[in-house]
Order: sequence, then structure tokens, then C-alpha cells
Amino acid sequence: MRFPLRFPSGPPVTFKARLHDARTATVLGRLLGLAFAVCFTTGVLSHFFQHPPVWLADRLPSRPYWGYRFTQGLHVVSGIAAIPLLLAKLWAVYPRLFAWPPFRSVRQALERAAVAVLVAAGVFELFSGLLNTFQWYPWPFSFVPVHFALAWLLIGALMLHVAVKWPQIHAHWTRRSPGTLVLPEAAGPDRRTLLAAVAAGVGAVTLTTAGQSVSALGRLDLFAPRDPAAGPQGLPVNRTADAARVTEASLRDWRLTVAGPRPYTLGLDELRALPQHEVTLPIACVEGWSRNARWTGVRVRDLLERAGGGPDARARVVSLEAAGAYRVMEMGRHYAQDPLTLLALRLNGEELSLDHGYPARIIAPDRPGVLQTKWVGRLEVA
Ligand code: HEM
Ligand SMILES: Nc1nc2c(c(=O)[nH]1)N[C@H]1C(S)=C(S)[C@@H](COP(=O)(O)O)O[C@H]1N2
Ligand SMILES: [Mo]
Repeated sequence: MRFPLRFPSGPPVTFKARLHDARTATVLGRLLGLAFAVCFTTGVLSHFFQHPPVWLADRLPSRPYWGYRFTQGLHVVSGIAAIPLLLAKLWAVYPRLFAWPPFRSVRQALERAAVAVLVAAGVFELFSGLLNTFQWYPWPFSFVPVHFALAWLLIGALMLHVAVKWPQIHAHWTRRSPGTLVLPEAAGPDRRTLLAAVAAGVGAVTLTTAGQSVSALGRLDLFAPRDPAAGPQGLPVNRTADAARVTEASLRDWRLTVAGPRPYTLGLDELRALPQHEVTLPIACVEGWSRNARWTGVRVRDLLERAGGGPDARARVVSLEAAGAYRVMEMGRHYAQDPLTLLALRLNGEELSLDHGYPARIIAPDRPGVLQTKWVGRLEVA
């Protein structure tokens, strides 16, 4: 396909390079669209798992236990894979981006405005998301609300873009699509070479980072921000006791308070004397890394029941940490009543270290890491 370009001065130019055609744009667009759709779906899921509206809180499932690990791992994997795809797509269509005059009709003006939003939001989402996984926030706004709002803007612009381009997308969906030959075969690398290069790029960034959530790829994990195998007791620490200002001294007289119709308190030895259960569950950090571990402790539902909580009781958990976004955590019915949900005292066969939440922390199935509260001081029947 020819792209008639007209620069502000001078005659119209026809952009002839072969790989800036509609078929290449369609092939790359399909892959990028898929990656964006996966990012959007898993991102919105993550949002609702972390901040469920009231009507949803008691409906969130606690199974499969690896659910959040899978969806958030996929979010970051597909997001990273989208980076080379977006670069390739922008390269394929850039002659169009600078077309002159900028528009000839209202319809075309709207169409190009949607593309501008799509490109800006796409670049921003990929860039900000990637930096977030490195816990680097070189901007004055808070990441989560902005990343969330732009996700909707991006997906709206994407749907509009697909609708507008549907005739071309449809025409160039299959290899036999007509009219893509402009230059002779000899002119530069052909589409297959380009796509092979893009595939190599996607493969390289994916294989060298996915190991932070896919254990089987752990040995190839060269560039992910986290090595999930490194850390005290075989598990990384996201926020240390130091950072949370929790000290051994402040825990000397620690007792767990359980509030409810029949409130009580328990010391650490009393907790250890209760029936202990062992579960294997992952910490699945919102930042994308995850790791299974073996946890031992008391079932939360047993503690709630003893305080007078019924079979549908929900829980509220308060950490000893004085401040911080994860000090107070709420747990819907399915989590609170799941036999896998523990107030854990031990990790991988040892007493919890201070950084992993000593003396007691929550571990529950199918939940984001931020809700696996450490240094628990109080449990409430809610
Ligand atoms: C088209 C691209 C993307 C879309 C549509 C998207 C969408 C979302 C959404 C809706 C959320 C939930 C935000 C909330 O809790 O309110 C989210 C969270 C997140 N996204 Fe993305 N995202 C994209 C790309 C990426 C990329 C490329 C990365 C990393 C490489 C990334 C990393 C994250 C992280 C770490 C979170 C968790 C934030 C937190 O809860 O602290 N995202 N994303
Ligand atoms: N009280 C408290 N609990 C917390 C946090 C925190 O900052 N404060 N960080 C959470 C986050 S973000 C994660 S990923 C997990 C990590 O648990 P770990 O440090 O034991 O691996 O703990 C969670 N529990
Ligand atoms: Mo986390």
C-alpha cells in the first residue's frame, strides 16, 4: 500500500518502504492488541482483588490458591512482552503518524486523536508499569490510580482504533491479503525477517524476566527486579521490619488480641499450643514476583470461631506497624473461612524471622502479597 504524504512545503511524497504497510501493521497490531487485552483484564482483576467494592468483598474466591499468582504474573509478563511489540508497531506505522495535513475531515481528526491517546497511554502504561516493578517512582503522582485510569483510556482508544481500522484489519488479516507489495522483494528485510526479529525480542525479554513468577524459568531470570529464590528463609522480603519500624523490643510483650462477641488474647506460647496446620502457599507480590513457601500456624477460622464468629464470619486484621498502607487488612468470607488461611508462626520449617512478620503473619490463598499482613497484633470478627 502506498502512503501519500504531503509535507508542509513541497510535493506529495509516496512512502514506499515495504514494511510500513497495512499487513505488517495488522500482524503486529493483533499481537499488541492481545497483549494489551491481557494486561487490561489481569490489571482490572488485580484492582478488584486488592480493593473490592462492598458487594464483591464476600464473593471473591479463595481458590484456586494460585489464582492471583497466575493473573498478576501474567500481567507483568504480557506487559513486558508488549514493550518490543509496541516499538515494532510504532516503527511500522510511523510514516502515518506524521502524515500531512494532519486531517482532512472531522472523522479523520477524531480517528487521529484516538490514535494519539492510544500511543500516549500505551507508552505511559508500559513505562510506568515497568518502573513500578523496580519500585522506582520518578514522578510526583501516585502510580496505582494513574495506571488504573489510563488503562481504561487506553482500552477505550484501542476499541475505537480497531473499529475505525476494521476494513483494513479485515482485508489484511490473512497472508493472502492484496496490495501490500510496493517495492521489489530485494528492498530491505522482508516481513518474515521483521517478525522473526520481533519474536526474538519478545522471547528474549520474556524469558529473562518471567522467572520471577514462573519457577521453571527461574534459572533464566537475569533481568527481573527480583530473584524470588533469594531472601531470608528462602523468600524475598518486600518491606523489612526496619522499614516498618517494628523492633524486637516492641514485640517483647506481644499478645494477639482477637475481637468479637467473645474477645480474648493469646500469647505466643498459647498460639503454639493450639492445633497447627501446614500449608504450601505463594506470596504473590503485586509487583509481579511470586514464590511458594511452606507455612505453619493456626487456622484463622478457628481463631474467629473461638471469638464467637459464625461460619460466615469475615475478618479484619491489624498489624503492629505504626503507619503504612498495609497496616489494616480486610478479608472476605471465603478467605477467612478457607482452611488454608493461617495465622502463620513458621516459614519453611523455621520460626518466622522478624522481616517475614514475626511473631505472626497472615497467609491466605489466591490473594495479592500486599494483603498477606505481617506482624499481626489484632484479629477482629467483622
Ligand atoms: C497496556 C498495558 C497495561 C495495562 C492496561 C495495565 C493495567 C493495569 C491495571 C488496571 C492495574 C490495576 C491498578 C489498580 O490496582 O487500581 C495494573 C496494576 C499493575 N500493573 Fe499494569 N497495566 C499495563 C501494563 C503494565 C506493565 C508493562 C507492567 C510492568 C512491566 C505493569 C505492572 C503493573 C503492576 C506492578 C501493577 C500493580 C500495582 C499495585 O497494585 O501496586 N503494568 N495494571
Ligand atoms: N504489615 C505489613 N505487612 C505486609 C507488608 C507491609 O508493608 N506491612 N508488605 C506486604 C507485601 S507488599 C508483600 S509482597 C508481602 C511479602 O511478604 P514477605 O516479605 O514475607 O515475603 O508482605 C506483605 N505484608
Ligand atoms: Mo508486594
